[in-house]
Amino acid sequence: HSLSHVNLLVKVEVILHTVEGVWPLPQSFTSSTERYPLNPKAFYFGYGRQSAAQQDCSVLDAAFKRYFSLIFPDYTSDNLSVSAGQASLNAETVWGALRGLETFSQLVYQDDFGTYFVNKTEIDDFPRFQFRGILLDTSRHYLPVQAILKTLDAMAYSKFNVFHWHIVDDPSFPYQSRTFPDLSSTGAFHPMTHIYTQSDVRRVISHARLWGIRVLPEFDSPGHTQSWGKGQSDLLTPCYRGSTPSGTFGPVNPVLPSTYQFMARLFKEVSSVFPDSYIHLGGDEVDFSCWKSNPDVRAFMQKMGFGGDFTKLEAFYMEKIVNITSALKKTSIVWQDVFDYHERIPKDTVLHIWKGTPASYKEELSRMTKAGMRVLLAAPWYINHIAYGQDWRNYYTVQPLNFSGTEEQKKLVIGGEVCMWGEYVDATNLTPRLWPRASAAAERLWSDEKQTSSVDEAFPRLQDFRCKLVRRGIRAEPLHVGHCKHEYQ
Ligand code: CP6
Repeated sequence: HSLSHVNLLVKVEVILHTVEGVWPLPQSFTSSTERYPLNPKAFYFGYGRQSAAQQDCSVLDAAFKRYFSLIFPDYTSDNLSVSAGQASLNAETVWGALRGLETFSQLVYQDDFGTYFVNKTEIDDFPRFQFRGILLDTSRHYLPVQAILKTLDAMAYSKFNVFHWHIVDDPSFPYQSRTFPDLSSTGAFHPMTHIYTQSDVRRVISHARLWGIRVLPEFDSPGHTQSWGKGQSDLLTPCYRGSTPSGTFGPVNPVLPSTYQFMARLFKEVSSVFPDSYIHLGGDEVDFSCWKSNPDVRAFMQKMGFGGDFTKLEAFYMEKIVNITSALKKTSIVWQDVFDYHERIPKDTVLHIWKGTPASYKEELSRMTKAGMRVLLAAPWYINHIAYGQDWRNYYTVQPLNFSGTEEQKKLVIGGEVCMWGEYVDATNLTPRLWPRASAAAERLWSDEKQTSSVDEAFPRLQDFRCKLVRRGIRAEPLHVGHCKHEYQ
């Protein structure tokens, strides 16, 4: 009995020292138990002679430094092994090379004497989806810049490539705008300590870039804008009780020309601060009751011939905002509500699916791609929701392309996103709530679906990957009973 137990342990270890120990699983590979020792003293990363990228490619030079420490975590002095030979990594882009370095770093392991090894391996890899995102919400709770930077590191370990920064919302406006500084000085939780200055934002963007991660800013409107109203008068709609203003405010006021002048200036700034070609405009969960109560809004509805249909008013507003950002040469992403209400948005707009049960979001995927729109799937990956047990299994078994539609329709699914809404999350619990559960979605977005169809086969691999995260200083929570060779310090 005990002998078979030992065998089992040895077998598991051997598997995880091959490509099976890489998370997310590469697309195609051959591996062997033949292993080579690595000597940190003699180990170096270099550029191939044929490589277009050469020394002074800042992204790769920085990556070589980071991955050296990640590969040899406790390298101090002497190591007895002697090694020769080399491994080669070919990529079409610098960003692809970064992913390859991550893969290589996960292949290196130590034996019980501390010697580093890598097994003989050949890998051909590429992502299944081009958009693999994580949403962080810095309005419900402020996240210190350090917490964001640390999350970006961990994102790269799972090969995520988009940081969707839901930077402002009802509770607070932490973005310090150059053009409208009052937005954060009155709308942030604290005007000095709970804001993101221009230099904070630049740090986040440049750190993300070094890890091959794009930063997608979201300035959600016309709903979810209570905090904007504090620093910008006449922006929000005054709500009425009967014929008098009640003193409360609703969504952005869509009837005033000053609203669009403000938005044009704000988005002009945002497009220059955030270099990504995409911008997220929100457009979700607009509460019509305040608009309905306001006599000016009702008069405008009359004039425009919208009747009593307030979705037409939202459509009118969103169309204007999308046109502002199109003129700034940005592609818009909007929450699915915008499609639910109308079809007057440019064909290149991406729809972000956040609502529904597994049955209903498949229907949405079908309906929206049928209309020729590109879509991004978030609904099944609300990672802020927690439950007792192994809920990562639900994130793992999502089948983003299992909806009724043609091959052309399936190509319109550009990827998916893990959402960490911030009502109950700040820097104290962000990391263990994200990892390794987000990594389950990461494998769904990167790897081949057939090769990763078994959750039970994924389990020991994800446990092993979680230990790798812990070894790298990420407080990733355990999946179930077990231990890591190197526990969190
Ligand atoms: N904030 C914003 C939120 C949510 C959305 N937008 C949200 C709503 C319902 C659930 C989770 C998140 N907190 N701005 C919807 C996209 Cl279940």
